Amino acid sequence: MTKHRKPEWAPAGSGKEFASRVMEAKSAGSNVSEAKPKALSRGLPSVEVLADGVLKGDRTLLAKAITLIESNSPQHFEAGQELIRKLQPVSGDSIRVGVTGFPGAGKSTFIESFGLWLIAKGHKVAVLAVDPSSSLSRGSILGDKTRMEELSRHPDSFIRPSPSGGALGGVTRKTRETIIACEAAGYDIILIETVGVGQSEVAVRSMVDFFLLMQIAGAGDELQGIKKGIMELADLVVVNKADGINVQAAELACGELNNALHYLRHATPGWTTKALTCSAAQKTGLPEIWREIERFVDLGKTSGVFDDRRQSQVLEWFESLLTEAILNRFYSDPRVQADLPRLRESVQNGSLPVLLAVKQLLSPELL
Ligand SMILES: Nc1nc2c(ncn2[C@@H]2O[C@H](COP(=O)(O)OP(=O)(O)O)[C@@H](O)[C@H]2O)c(=O)[nH]1
Ligand SMILES: [Mg+2]
Repeated sequence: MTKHRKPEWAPAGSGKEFASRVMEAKSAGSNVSEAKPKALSRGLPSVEVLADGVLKGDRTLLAKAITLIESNSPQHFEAGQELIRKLQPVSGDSIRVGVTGFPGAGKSTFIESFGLWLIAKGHKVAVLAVDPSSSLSRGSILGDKTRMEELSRHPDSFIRPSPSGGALGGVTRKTRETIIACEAAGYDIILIETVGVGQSEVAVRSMVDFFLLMQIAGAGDELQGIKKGIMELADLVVVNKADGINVQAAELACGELNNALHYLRHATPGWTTKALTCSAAQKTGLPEIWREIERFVDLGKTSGVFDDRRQSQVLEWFESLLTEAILNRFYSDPRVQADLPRLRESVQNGSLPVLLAVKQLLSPELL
């Protein structure tokens, strides 16, 4: 069916590369066979099937898509990145909220109450966790699932424990990509629980729009991160457990926090961080918290701060992936692996100046 009009000067025996007009027929019977999407190992379907399922909001396929994203196997990496490429254009339309606070402050209980409250208002809620220590404890949010029992059973929610995978950097990358998958699946509120241990707060701050710090009355400043500068990352401080005999103490703590917040640098330009009380157990104070978040988003979208932050977060993501990739390439280089122990020893026993040792390792092809 292909029409060739071969010029006279074409060499004898040449093919259609010399034809002046080539029309490939695409009709039935052509020998062009469609490549069948390949299923992946470990019971994962193909990237096409996963992407389709996520876009349709299928929770089982969303969970499998995240399993692919979280996989540490090198053969899954390419497929995972291809999946992200497919999902990214339909992601982003959500409010990303980080919830931090020391263990026991009531974050999981709050997420259960707040999540259900948001769902009742018509939202779809995804809950993720960032806990670099969870690879030791096999995912603390799994234990928390008992606190999120009703939420985890609700068809409009999706709960995912912290990815195992050791270093915070790995956990952060996977969580960012998981956010994209959840958004592509139609979740418009993403709640990310993080434990109150230093670095993970900074990491979560760099991937959310709004950062909520949960506290309780009378637990001491040291424990609650007030002295660690975590307050300066927060867009809202919530004093939880304002119920029963605790109400007064919670109100008092809230007042003191509002005073203290006057003197601190605020996390978001043009936004004054406040303190509020709530009871995650009694489900009180939730509408007030949501009103703050909505006001924050409205203000930020009007002023441009919201989109600016998202843009700089993408840039940060790029930079951190780049750093990770460079370090991986460097340390997996056979020459580095061979030389490093010797150079470490020489530096340690003083026989080689530090700068010289660094220079010896950094050969031009590694830079
Ligand atoms: N009285 C009261 N207890 C609460 C409240 N929220 C959480 N708790 C309790 O505090 C403990 C820790 O809660 P959890 O949600 O696991 O805290 P997380 O470690 O911050 O996630 C649990 O025993 C909860 O039942 C609340 O609003 N009021
Ligand atoms: Mg918890």
